[in-house]
Amino acid sequence: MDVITRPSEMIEEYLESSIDWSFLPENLAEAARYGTLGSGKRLRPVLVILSCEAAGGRAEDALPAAAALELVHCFSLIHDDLPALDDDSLRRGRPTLHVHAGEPMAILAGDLLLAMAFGELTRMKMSPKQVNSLVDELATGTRDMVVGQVYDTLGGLPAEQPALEQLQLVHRNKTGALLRAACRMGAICAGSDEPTHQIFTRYGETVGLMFQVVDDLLDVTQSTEHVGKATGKDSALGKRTYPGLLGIEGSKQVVDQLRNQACEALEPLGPAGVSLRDLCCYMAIRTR
Ligand code: GRG
Repeated sequence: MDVITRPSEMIEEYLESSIDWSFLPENLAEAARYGTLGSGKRLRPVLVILSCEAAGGRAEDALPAAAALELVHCFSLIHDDLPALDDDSLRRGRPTLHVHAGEPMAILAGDLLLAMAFGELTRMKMSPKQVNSLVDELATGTRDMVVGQVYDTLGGLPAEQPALEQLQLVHRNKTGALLRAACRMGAICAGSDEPTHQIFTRYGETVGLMFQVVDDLLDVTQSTEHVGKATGKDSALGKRTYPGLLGIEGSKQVVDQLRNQACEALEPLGPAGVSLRDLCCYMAIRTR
């Protein structure tokens, strides 16, 4: 898809060539690169780059921040796939890292990527105040992702909450937090003011929730081969999901509503918001 191609090629090139993997022992470098490079959709770094541009900044200036976010995402996938968590053997169409390199190496490579992510932020050529804000965003997004994962796998949700609100809380944290951080980090890279920042917060939160509702739908409507990771797992594990609560049609309606809300959030940006609107529309209809 056009709106994704340019920024995702930029991030692919940056991850491959601008990150210094050479100081690592060969086995760790191989595992870290395996877990990072390859066929990910790169939606989070694409959101950083397009948000930066929509807020008036340059894509090149956002690349270390975009890479930092993708490194955190890759760390989360590696750890999420481990036998102690989701116990998956297929990711991005190939064996998960612990299948490829063993469980100890997968744990350590995930740890490494998380540390390297924050190191990337020191490469941002901007004021200490902006770098500080980026560190805060990345740390908050990562923290909330872990909170969401605990809710999803170990419990702890407020018991009095209705089922749909509990599910929203899981999704907003587990998946939404990093997508929200992506949009806000892009706006920070562009040096945006507070009112502009709010636009990206609203858009990021809405797109973040929509992304996971779509993911729930893909889990019940697509094959493992097509998506490149195990599908049909949520219901097999008895997990609460949007299709489980609202059915497939009801969930598709929620996706439509969230897509419209995200597009509305962009209206104050005028033509500058077109790429983010196109990306949101793509994310609503993606099939993998
Ligand atoms: C163990 C400290 C510690 C933290 C780990 C595992 C974890 C915390 C969080 C997991 C969060 C998680 C994996 C959420 C699922 C989000 C999701 C649907 C990911 C798939 O994203 P895509 O489709 O993947 O963008 P690609 O492969 O395209 O990058």
